[in-house]
Amino acid sequence: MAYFPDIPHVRYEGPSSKNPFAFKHYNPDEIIEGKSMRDHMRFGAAYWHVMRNGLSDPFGGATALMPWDDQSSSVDNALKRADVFFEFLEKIDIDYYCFHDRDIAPELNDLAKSTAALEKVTAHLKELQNAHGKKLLWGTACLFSHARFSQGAATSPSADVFAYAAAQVKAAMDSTLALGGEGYTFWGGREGYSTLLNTDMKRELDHLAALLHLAVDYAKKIGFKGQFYIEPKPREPSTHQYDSDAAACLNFLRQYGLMGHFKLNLETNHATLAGHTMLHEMTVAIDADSLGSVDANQGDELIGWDTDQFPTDLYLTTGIMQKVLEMGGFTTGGLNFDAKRRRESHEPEDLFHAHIGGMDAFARGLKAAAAIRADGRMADFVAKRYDSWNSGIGAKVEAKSVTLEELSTYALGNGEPTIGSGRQEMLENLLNEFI
Ligand code: XUL
Ligand code: CO
Repeated sequence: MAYFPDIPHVRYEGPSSKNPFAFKHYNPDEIIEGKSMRDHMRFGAAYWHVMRNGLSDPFGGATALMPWDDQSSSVDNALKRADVFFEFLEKIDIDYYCFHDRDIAPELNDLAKSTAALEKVTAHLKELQNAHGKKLLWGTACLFSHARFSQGAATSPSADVFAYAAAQVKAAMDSTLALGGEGYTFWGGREGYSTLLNTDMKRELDHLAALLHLAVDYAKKIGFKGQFYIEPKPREPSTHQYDSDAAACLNFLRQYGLMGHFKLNLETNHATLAGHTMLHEMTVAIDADSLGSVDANQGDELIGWDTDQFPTDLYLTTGIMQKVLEMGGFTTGGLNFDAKRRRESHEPEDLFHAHIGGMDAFARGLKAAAAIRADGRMADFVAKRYDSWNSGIGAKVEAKSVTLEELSTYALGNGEPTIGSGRQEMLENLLNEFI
C-alpha cells in the first residue's frame, strides 16, 4: 500500500536539477575525506515529528493532514503508522530513525497495557527494519507528556512517579535493544522546576543520577551495548531544567560518576535557548570527549522559543560539519532531524520538502567544511595565534614546570607584551569564500 502515492523516490540529481523531489547536493555515495556522504551524516528521522506531530501551537490545534491515521489509541493504528513511516524513510533515503516509547505505541493509562502495546509495535518495527534495511539511531521514553510527570519523572517529589518512570525506561530500553538501537537518550523535559519555593534541588538531582545509574546497570544486565546520551535544554517545558547546557550536563555526569557511560546529544535550538551557539556547545562537548550525537534543527531569532525548524542555514551546517570532521566523525551518533514543518506546511509532501532541504543543507555544509580543512588557512591562523605556547615560557607553563615567582621574574625582564590582531573580519571573509 502506498501512503505517498504521488511522491517519487528522492534521488541525487545535482545542482542544476529543478525537481523539488530531488537532492541537489546530497549525493549519498560521493566520497569526502575518504568516507561516503551517507556515512558521514548518518541521517535520522524523528518518529515524533514525522508521524505524531499534528503541528498545533499554543494558539491553535493540529493542521497536519494524516489520512492514514484514525486518531485512535489502538495498536492497529500504531502498527499502520509504522508502515507509513517506513515508506517515508524508504522514499527519502534516510537510514536511521529515533523514537519515544509513546510515539510508536499508545499511552493506555495502564502500565501493563501500554508496555504490552509497546512490545507489539516493537516486533512490527523489527520486521519493517529488516524489510527496508533501516536502523534505529536511538530510542527514549517519553517522561514528560502525561499528567503523572507534570512535576518531573526521575526528579518528581513522588517516589511512585519515579518508579513509574523507571518502568517506562526499562521497557523502552528493552524495545531499543530488540531493535538493535545504537543509542538510548535521556532528555529531561520536566526534570527541573517551576519555583524553588517548593523544590529540594539537591535531592531531585540525586534522584536523576540514581535513575541514570539504574539504566547503566540494567544495560549491562541485558547486554545493551549502545551509547547513552543526555540531551541538554535549559527550559521549555520547565522554567529551569537541570540539564541546561553542555557544561551543566558534563558537571552533573562528573559529579555523579557517570562520565564514562554518557555522551551528549546536542540540539541546535536547545543551544540557542541556553544563550549559546551550537558550535559553542559542540566545542564544549568535543573537548571533554563527550559529543555523541546531534539533533539537527534550527531556531528562529524572531520568535525565541523551541521552534524546531529544519536546518537550512549554511553557516550553521558548515560549522557543525567542521566540528564533526574535527572529532573524527560520528561513531554511534548521527544527524537526527528533530525538526518539524511549519504549521502552514500541513500536506504530507511537505515532510519530503523539509527533509530534502535539511539533507541538502548538511551536504553543502559537509563539502564546505572539507574544503576549509583542505585549504588549511583557517587552521593555520588559529595554530599561529597560539605560537607563543610552543616554546620558551609558554611551553614551560603548559608543561607545568614553572613557578609563579619565575613567571614574575620573566615578565619583569620582558617589557610590555605585544599581541597580534585577532583578524575576526578577515576570517569571516575567508569563511565566506567557502559558503
Ligand atoms: C524536545 C526534544 C526531544 C528530545 C527527545 O525539545 O528535543 O524531542 O530530542 O526526547
Ligand atoms: Co531533541
